[in-house]
Amino acid sequence: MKSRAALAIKAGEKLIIDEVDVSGPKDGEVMVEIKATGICHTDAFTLSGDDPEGAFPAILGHEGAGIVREVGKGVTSLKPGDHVIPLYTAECRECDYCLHPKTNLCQSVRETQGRGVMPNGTSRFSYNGKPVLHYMGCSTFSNYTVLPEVSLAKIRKDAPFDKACYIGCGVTTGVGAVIYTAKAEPDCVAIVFGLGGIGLNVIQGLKMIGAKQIVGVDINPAREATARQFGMTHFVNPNNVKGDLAGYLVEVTGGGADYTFECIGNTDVMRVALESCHKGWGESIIIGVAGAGKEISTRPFQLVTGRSWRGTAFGGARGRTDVPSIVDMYMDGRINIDDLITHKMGLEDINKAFDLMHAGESIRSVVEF
Ligand code: NAD
Ligand code: DAO
Ligand code: ZN
Ligand code: ZN
Repeated sequence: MKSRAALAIKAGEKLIIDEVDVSGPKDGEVMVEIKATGICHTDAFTLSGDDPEGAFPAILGHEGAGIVREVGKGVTSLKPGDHVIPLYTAECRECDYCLHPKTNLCQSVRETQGRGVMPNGTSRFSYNGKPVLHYMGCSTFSNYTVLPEVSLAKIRKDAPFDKACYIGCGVTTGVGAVIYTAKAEPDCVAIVFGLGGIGLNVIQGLKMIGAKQIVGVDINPAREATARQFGMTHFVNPNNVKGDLAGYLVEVTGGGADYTFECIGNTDVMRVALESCHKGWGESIIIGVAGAGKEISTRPFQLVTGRSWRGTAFGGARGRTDVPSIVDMYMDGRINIDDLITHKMGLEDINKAFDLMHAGESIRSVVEF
């Protein structure tokens, strides 16, 4: 069948809006009509050419919500009409990783997903008769896409698509980093570096669990007002701090934070985030994805004296299990998605969403099909 899509033909170029061919779901696969998709920093990272796994031509997008239209043979957990959120971190519930209590990094489709193809090694997309690659197993910049059954979370039907799509990455990554990865306690002290589409969700996760002090750090002063609305108690602009930023933050937090979250992808900031943790127990969670070849460093004494570094993908969430709970949090009013969606547009304007992101003008842009 034909589907409208935004195609990434080459790194560094604008997306092309055109019709692509999508073939039906094979065994264990599901065809989804995408109703809305968010545009995340990671799409821009891949499009820029900095992503070592980025391969072209591809249909990008990994933050969507839609309706199941067709299921392949052997699919048992979904049927046409179900509402779903695509998962770039699958949950098969059978692999060694799914059966391990300490990780959400299901490996069932990891290898083929990384190569931009379905588990049988082929793509369901083509353009002018030539195959086009899938992206992060999702390709939500196409009105119709095909995913493995294990890469879809079934959600309640009353959740609006234009908000639920953000749960496919940004909301779950930020809120999940607090509740699933850090398992942060009420009354904790936290610092969040980077108050964009991810960091603001970390902030609202911290507020939800009852953190005592939430310090936000950003070089964009325009982010202060929104972050305060979402629960930030103190704002620090590094450009206004003279001298050592980590030392300043240790002072602001009365000895260092119980938890820090790096939501930028800057390895220098990652060091500050570790060194502004409390001696003895502070944990620094890395969420930001740094460019290819980047490395982090600190003096080993920082770790010897009880600070630790951890990373998180998709907020540590097990998608099929945890994503429906995050949708409930939104529908129950425990988290706010509406005020983070600053721009909405049709697919024909998707390149504007990237421009707004690069200019620091949007928190999240959403394309509705
Ligand atoms: P964003 O661009 O919306 O936000 C980044 C924020 O950091 C901006 O407000 C910017 O002003 C601020 N910033 C930039 N440099 C800074 C500095 N030196 N000091 C302080 N603030 C600075 O990006 P986002 O969508 O929130 O994504 C953040 C990162 O998270 C990206 O690297 C993205 O790829 C990554 N990410 C990771 C996961 C995961 O599962 N680990 C999921 C999604 C996104
Ligand atoms: O190797 O098993 C694995 C999973 C690697 C993918 C981890 C995703 C990291 C976050 C990327 C940004 C997502 C938008
Ligand atoms: Zn994302
Ligand atoms: Zn698995």
